[in-house]
Amino acid sequence: MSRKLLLLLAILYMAMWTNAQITTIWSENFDEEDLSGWTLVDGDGDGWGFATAQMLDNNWSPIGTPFLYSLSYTQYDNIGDVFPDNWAITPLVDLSSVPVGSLVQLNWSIVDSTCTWNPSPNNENYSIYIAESTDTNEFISAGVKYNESNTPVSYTVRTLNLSDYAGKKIYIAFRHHDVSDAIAVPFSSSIEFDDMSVTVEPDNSLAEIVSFSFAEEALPSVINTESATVTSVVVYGTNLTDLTPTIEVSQGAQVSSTIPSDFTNPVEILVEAQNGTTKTWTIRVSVAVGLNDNDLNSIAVVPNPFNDHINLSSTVGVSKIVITNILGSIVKTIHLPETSMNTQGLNKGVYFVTIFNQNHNYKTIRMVKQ
Ligand SMILES: [Ca+2]
Ligand SMILES: [Ca+2]
Repeated sequence: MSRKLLLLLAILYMAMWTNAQITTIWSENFDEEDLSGWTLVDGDGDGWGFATAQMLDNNWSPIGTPFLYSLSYTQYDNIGDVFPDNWAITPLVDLSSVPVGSLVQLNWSIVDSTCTWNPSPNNENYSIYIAESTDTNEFISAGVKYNESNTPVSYTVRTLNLSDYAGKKIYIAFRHHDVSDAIAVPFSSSIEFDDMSVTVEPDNSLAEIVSFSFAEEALPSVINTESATVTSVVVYGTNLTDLTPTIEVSQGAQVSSTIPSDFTNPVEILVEAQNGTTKTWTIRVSVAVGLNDNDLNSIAVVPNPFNDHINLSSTVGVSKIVITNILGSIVKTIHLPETSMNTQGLNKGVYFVTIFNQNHNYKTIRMVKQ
């Protein structure tokens, strides 16, 4: 393998390593010059608003890539200062699936294009707003989230923290307004935006257990992140000294202690977040209580006659319920039933409800569906 290729692979690996956790939710580079998903508002009503353009040199060859711009001054038709109040509002940026605590960032490139002709800045002014609709009044009442009036003389990347909007659906407004000293150098002056994106980086301090299960579990495990405990119940007869849990932890985190197979006593598990923060979890496992043959008789099934549901007075130690029709055909089998069972699917008529315990003993009750 050549040294060049090795170096390239090393760089690629590092790029993947450092960027692995960052997700791009939305991006726009304007290279298609398609603003159909955008809402453009010419607030001052002079007909000059945000648009896309591609710069060309004297030979009509492109300089850079297409961008989004708004004029503050033009010598076209001797118009002069256009006193812009122009809005470019993004398509919906859907952060509804972004967990609270994630680092959400708006990124964009900005340049005061006049400065490419004349290094004396003319102080274009723009503001960024966030709202849950494209109504400019809503943006204004939500307040300015970012403002820049001494705009840079060459393309510069800016960022705005949007973490407060994790879990929401938002629109982002770029408003070019209140330009105090628009000048024509040599023909027009404007502000330009390019390479916008909204990126998400998961909270790297989380050391949570997000899912926990045993193949033998009788009920879904209960995870309590506040008390850092997991409570599991495994089916009657399970050997607590030989268990293998399936554990899922926060993105980027890992289980950093050995997981024992003996869960007879509470087990402590250490989870380490991506940033090194640790959290000690306590796992408590118990075995579902058995049901004596004599106890079967004490279990009641109500109401009788029934309609949409039947209810068991207790499910402790019940291994399954089998419902048969008057001809003896099984119409429903429910393993490890919950207290209330849906019977909407059954036709009106007579049924036999049989309750089994773990010893495979049972009792049968004649019931009527109305
Ligand atoms: Ca571009
Ligand atoms: Ca305008």
